[in-house]
Amino acid sequence: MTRPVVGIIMGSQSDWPTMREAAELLDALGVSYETRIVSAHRTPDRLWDYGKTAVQRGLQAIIAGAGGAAHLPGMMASKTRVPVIGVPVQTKALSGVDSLYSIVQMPRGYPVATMAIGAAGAANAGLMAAGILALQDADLAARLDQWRADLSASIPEAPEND
Ligand code: RP5
Repeated sequence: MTRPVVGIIMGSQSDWPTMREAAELLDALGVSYETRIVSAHRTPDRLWDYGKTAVQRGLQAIIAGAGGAAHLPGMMASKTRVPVIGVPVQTKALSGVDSLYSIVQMPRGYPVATMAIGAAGAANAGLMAAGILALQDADLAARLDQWRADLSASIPEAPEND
């Protein structure tokens, strides 16, 4: 089995329908990844272990999604220098603005690359991780360029009449 180079982590099983968008992008681009439930509040020891071992396990990017008081991405960024890409999961109570604000306003020194709220953010997190890896991987860079060209080509020049 190929060693995962991207970690997709999320605070809860309920985040998976959102975070699978990141996984699907990485599948499409041929990037190896692992998926884990790691909660800042419910499994803090798991979070600590994951962050502590991320470099030695060869992870090159961590995509972290959480909703509400979404401390997972920021806490992970405090524990590892592996780049953390944060995905604010949409919530029922506050539509994900709570998640966004919890993730984006990191103190100087511990950055989280924060994506848009919800599914688009998760998909973009996959693309962002692939873009980071593509800097050192020419084959992946070619696949990412092709993916972007295909998306561009799929956009019609004018709207269809209904
Ligand atoms: C957060 O609380 C998770 O990231 C999730 O988005 C939210 C709700 O979790 P569940 O109550 O659905 O498990 O920690």
